[in-house]
Amino acid sequence: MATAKAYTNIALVKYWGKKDAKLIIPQTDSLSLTLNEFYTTTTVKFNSQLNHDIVKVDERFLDKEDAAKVIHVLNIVRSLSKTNSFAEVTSINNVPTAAGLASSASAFAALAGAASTAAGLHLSRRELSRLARRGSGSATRSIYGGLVEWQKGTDDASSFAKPIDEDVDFPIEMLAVLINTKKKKISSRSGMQLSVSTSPYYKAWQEVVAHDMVAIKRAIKEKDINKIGHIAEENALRMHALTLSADPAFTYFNGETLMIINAVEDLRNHGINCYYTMDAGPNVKIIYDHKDRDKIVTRLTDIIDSDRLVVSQPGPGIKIWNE
Ligand code: 2P0
Repeated sequence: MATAKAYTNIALVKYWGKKDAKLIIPQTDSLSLTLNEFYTTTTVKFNSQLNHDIVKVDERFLDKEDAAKVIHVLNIVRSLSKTNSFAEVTSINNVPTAAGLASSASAFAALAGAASTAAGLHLSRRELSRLARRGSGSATRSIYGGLVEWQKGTDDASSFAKPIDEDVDFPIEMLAVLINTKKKKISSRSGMQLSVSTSPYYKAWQEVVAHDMVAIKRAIKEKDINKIGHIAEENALRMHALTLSADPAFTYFNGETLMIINAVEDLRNHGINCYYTMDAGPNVKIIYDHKDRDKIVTRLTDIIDSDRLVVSQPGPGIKIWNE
């Protein structure tokens, strides 16, 4: 039996498309910031008395599709450790209710850490990152803290995350603006697949990412938050252009997303440097220097309730312990 705690991450250069759907090998590299406010704690207990896996998340049983992803990772762990026992998995997400931020990144990173340790495997962080990848692409990066690169690689052995700056010592912050949605969104898994197979801009996107990876690593070295923010914002818009240019076209934005984008641009026009990024949902994440936090929060509370704003700092890598 083992427990792991992993923090979610937000991509500054996005992963949006797979080369190999079975092994989750991405089309491009990506780079993210691990956050300290959103995390998952997962306990895995292998038990020879069980006749099937039991998976409970936030005190509820998962639906079939989500449970299958967890069991897929457990099967890989069983095969690596030559264990036959089924497991009991209990997972708690530390994410504000109805945030739409419940993240497969922290969830599958924590699962990889807890399941492999409970099965007696002693995986390196690189190996953990590869195992987390088998559950969900973005989880590859949540093994490490701070700024993290997922090198796309070409196969299972070469597709893993690497820390770029684990102990971020410059004042970058991220404000999550939680936007509620009633509409069931297109999963990132099918959204990215549709983008790869139908967007005429997909090839251009691969070139954009190759360029942005070089530029953002340089900006990180220079600790230049404005440059990092600008690259992240442009990259996010170009990722979302893949959804708008797919067939059928779709978008994760809603009216509130656009309202927050406008507010960020307005802040910038007033000399306050801040930048936005969005993922496979309507929430907006704002990147800025800590010193500007109060001004940004004050402006946003004119248009949105303060309980929908969550400030995060760079967060740590995975922690694993035997029970
Ligand atoms: C990212 N996202 O880089 C991108 C940007 C959302 C937008 O990774 O199919 O849940 O499990 O590998 O990791 C969300 O997709 O997809 C994601 P799978 P995942 O963070």
